[in-house]
Amino acid sequence: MLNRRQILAALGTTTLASLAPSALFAAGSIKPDDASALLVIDVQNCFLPGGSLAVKEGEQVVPVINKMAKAFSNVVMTQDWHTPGHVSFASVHAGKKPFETIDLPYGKQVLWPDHCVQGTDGAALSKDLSIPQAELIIRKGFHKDVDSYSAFLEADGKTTTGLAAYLKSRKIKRVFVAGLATDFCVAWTALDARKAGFEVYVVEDACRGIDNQGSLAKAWADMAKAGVKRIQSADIAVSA
Ligand code: VGL
Ligand code: ZN
Repeated sequence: MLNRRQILAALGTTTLASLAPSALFAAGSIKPDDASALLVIDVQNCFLPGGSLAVKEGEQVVPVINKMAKAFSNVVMTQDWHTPGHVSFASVHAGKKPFETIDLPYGKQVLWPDHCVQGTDGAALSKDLSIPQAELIIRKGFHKDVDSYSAFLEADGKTTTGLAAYLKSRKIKRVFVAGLATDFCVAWTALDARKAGFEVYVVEDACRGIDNQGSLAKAWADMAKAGVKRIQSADIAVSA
């Protein structure tokens, strides 16, 4: 008889991922290798309790990410890194409030409270992150007139951050995405990683969402459709 792992291998996990996202992998069955990278998205003070765009339970991702990171030899972190008066800030659009949307030349833009302004304490990575081997920090959203949720491509859909080329030159094939927020920077990063040809896992319990007007459910649906694998941190083998 085939065991569970052989059945999964035979069927291919991509098809199954869209059918049964939560119960796919046996505990500890995913072993990151040298062709795997963990992408830690925007674990910054502004998105944590007390921050200007605090994500509910955002602080809970930190110990999960710290533990999981021990399984990775390659870790890249991102930092949302906006200019003062950034186009994504509601405060620069007369009569507009945070969480409303406007139309910009590149498409619809959700407006946010001022957050992650370059060089401020709010833009700093959480001091509780403990990932000494992290090899690269990608800053994004630093063009005043263009937002960038994704770690790969700005919201204009064409300006690259250089991350795909970096990962490819390091021979990375698989990326694991964790951090804040599930429905914005995590999801956009995961979707762009698929478009760039990577195998992509999003670690659900290592993320928290903002959930503005159904954005969280939509993000998971978009990711499933794109072949992103939805996993839990316990699915990843971390040796003691
Ligand atoms: C983010 C909204 C605005 C995120 C960044 O990190 O998900 N969300 N800027
Ligand atoms: Zn931002």
